[in-house]
Amino acid sequence: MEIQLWKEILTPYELAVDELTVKFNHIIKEYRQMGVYSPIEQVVGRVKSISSILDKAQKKGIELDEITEKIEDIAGIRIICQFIEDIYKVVDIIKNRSDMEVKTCKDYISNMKPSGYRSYHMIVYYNVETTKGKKRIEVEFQIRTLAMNFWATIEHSLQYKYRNNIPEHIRKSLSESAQSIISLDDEMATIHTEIVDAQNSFNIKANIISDILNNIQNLYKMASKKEVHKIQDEFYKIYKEDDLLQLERFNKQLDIIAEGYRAQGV
Ligand code: 0O2
Repeated sequence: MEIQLWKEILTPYELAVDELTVKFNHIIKEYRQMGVYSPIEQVVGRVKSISSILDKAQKKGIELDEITEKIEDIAGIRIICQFIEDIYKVVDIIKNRSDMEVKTCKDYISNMKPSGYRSYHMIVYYNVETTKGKKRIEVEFQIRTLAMNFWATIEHSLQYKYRNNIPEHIRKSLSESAQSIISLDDEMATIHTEIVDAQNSFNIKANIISDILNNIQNLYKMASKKEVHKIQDEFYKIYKEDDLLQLERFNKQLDIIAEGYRAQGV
């Protein structure tokens, strides 16, 4: 197949990966802006390379003109979560979206692969608008924890190195480490609430501080320099005390001061 034709085939997949990466990163941003724990930790996307597409087609006996119809993971999005329960929240987020339609789901977490591989896979239909019109393509989502991703990444490179004939002693070690990953994820699940609480207060504090700094910046336009410097000093003093309630109170006071200036029409 001519290179130009490959480019034409892959363009909608590139667009889908770009759009979906932005959309899922925005979900993380929305959660964090609300000061709430995000079930999504990280999002990465890729379009399968031409050589990997050819390898897969050859392995599965797929003709070149059947590639887009029969290879479901030309566009791939990987969503990394902190905890196993987050994975199922992400699955629900995807199922409830109006811009995607789920074709199939494979739960390799409840049904671990013999290799030790664990991840949740979804094939989803997604529409993109190209210069040639609307195109409905398939996208593969792999949703897994940080720990599962660590294992899969290492195992994948070993598969590549040994061309799927991983020596027995390495296979054994991978299988044992897969068990350790299960224990690690289970252990983390037991302190889930504590970790989430800590991350939530971190986000809440970051949001309040950002609000305070915005308020101080706005006061520069309305109040005297002397007054703003006094407010700034007060802020640094409260900041050092690391007390969320005091920061919240201080922020409310700033709101009232700003409101006062606005009412005076300054
Ligand atoms: P690559 O190089 O990552 O793109 P099947 O026909 O069911 O055996 P299928 O249809 O590809 O295989 O679906 P499956 O099993 O859900 O696998 C899809 C992708 O999941 C794979 O794509 C891998 O990325 C990943 N995966 C599946 N099994 C394993 C595993 O044992 N170890 C690791 N590290 N990853 C796995 P590709 O195209 O095979 O590979």
